[in-house]
Amino acid sequence: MILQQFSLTGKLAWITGGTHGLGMAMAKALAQAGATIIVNGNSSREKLDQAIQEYQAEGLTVHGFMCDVTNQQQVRELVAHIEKEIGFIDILVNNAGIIKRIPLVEMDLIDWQQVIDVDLTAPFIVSQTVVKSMIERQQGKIINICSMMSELGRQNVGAYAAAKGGLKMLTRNMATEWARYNIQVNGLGPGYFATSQTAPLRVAGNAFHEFIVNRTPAGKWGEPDELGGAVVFLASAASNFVNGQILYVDGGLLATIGKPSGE
Ligand code: GCO
Ligand code: CA
Repeated sequence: MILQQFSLTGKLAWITGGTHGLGMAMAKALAQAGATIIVNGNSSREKLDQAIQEYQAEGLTVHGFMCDVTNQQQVRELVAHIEKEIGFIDILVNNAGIIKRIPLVEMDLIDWQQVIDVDLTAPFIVSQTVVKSMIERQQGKIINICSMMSELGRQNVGAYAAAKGGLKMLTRNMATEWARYNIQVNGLGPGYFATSQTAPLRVAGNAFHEFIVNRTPAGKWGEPDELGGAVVFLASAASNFVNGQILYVDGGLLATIGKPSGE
């Protein structure tokens, strides 16, 4: 029964961040497929508690922890706690990410380093910590949340593009080193989705909003629940021979050079 391959019953999934936006949408999809969910807050306990309430309002039970995923000591302590109190992590989604829209020539080093830290180094730290038990258990799924900026530049998001481009190659190297242990490591690259992170870009009448609608063959911004199927696929047995791939869910954006507006 092919659909059984997509079941996540009995699986434990940590979606880093996961308190809003695409991370929450992906966590809900994984939960609906049967997984037990872990999410983590970083700066605000209040935001974490609000997220847990939102999940519970949909009948989904999630475990929420405070953890700065750029802090190796905190990550190691949290993973040890999870493995002792809840279980081994079967599915890791490296979703937590930030973006700073600043022209490179103006960008302070501290801002550059913070973007690289969260968007590229944290996936290394968390994956290296979690993969140890995956190797011992000879099974695991790691999904790195990439971006259109894993493939394309865009003005003013240079640090983010460098991090997301690096995350694409880190995904391939993780697959290279860990596929032999029956661990599948892949990337998931959302196109332009309607979230709080892109809200500044979606102001009605805003040139960028019209640009994206025209640049995307599907002619629209993605909706968060349109990412669920792809993340369940990459988290499930249905993708057991898929490794080192970046699955782009972008309405066709990367497939085309675009077209003159109005055509
Ligand atoms: C931007 C957007 C993008 C999207 C996403 C595209 O400023 O261009 O925020 O970065 O969020 O990463 O895949
Ligand atoms: Ca289990």
